[in-house]
Amino acid sequence: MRKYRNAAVFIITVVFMLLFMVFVWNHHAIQVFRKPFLWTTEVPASGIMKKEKIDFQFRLKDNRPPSYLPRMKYKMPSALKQLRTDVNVMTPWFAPIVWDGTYNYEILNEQFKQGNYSTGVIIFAVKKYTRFLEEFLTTAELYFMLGHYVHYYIFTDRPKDIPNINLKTNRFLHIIRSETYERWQDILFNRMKNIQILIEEYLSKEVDYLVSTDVDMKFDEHIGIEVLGNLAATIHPGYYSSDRTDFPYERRQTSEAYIPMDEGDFYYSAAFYAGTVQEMYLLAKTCAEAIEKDKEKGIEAVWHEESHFNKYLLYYKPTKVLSPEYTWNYPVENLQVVKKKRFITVPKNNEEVRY
Ligand code: UD2
Repeated sequence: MRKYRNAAVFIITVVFMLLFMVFVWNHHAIQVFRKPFLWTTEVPASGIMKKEKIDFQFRLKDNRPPSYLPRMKYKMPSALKQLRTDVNVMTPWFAPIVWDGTYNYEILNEQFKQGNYSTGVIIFAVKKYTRFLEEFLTTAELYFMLGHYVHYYIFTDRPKDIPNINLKTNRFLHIIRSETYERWQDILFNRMKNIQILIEEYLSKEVDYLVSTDVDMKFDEHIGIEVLGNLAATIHPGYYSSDRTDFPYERRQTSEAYIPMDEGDFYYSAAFYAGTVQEMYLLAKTCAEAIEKDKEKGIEAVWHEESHFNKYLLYYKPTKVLSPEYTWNYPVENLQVVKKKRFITVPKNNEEVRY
């Protein structure tokens, strides 16, 4: 009799523990599977948008001291001559515009290495878009942030489709469960909310910088720490010579993404942007809230989250602007000024891949 009672107590305890574990597990809005727990074990004026105060700490603090550099030999910069004269290298709010030939990679690398900083890359590969991962990751391992700490965070609903890529030293891959959104537009509209939650729950202390990218892309030239800064956004390859009235901003006043015809600096692409975790958090949260407000009003911005992203950057100006080298699209006329196409869209059949 006593034996049965002990067995019953044991079974009840185990059931309670399991229920408790399920409760804790589900408590997180999103689930990150780190290396040992990977699903696939083989894989190593419009009205101003208000940023809200945040109440948790980030790894990278503002006002960090400048790096002390070792003795280095390099070509002296000139106070009179620009490194590039064929393009604009500075915005009117003193953010550099990053073009090939405008920076010294060795100096930047030395500064960055001293801080031992790490960079997270956020990628969405939902539904059929997992097919783009192999080329994306293989080329990233050849060209992206070489020699630095890199964490890939891949949102997917198809973990079994994550390719088995050999990552270099100090580079890690994390798989994050994504909803299988019914409409492809909802994948885009929810990117900001998902980035916000990922930072809140996991990333505030894990990495210093974050880069958000499209997945239907490949790296074709080096991309390094020249893209990092408080907030860096890329000029869309289709609009770098357009007038602001021709930018495809959201023009309906009812949307939170509305930008009037007489405003606008650049049309930025949401396919590649970067910043400190803190700035990326503020951007994602602000855009996610604007998207939610639009949803309540029953309106969807013309270019999905990219419209809200452009609205945000108009009022919270990026501290670095990346030239279209950082998002190139081959049908675009091949102008001389874009000397290196570093990050390129991979051709796709939208009708087939989005459904
Ligand atoms: C443009 C922008 C993109 C976004 C979008 C908004 C460029 C190069 N890209 O891309 O950043 O602002 O317009 O309309 O200008 N995705 C999935 N599964 C899907 C659909 C999308 O994972 O079924 C993810 C994936 O990471 C993809 C990204 O969303 O790269 C953007 O979707 P897209 O490439 O289909 O959108 P596109 O080409 O219109």
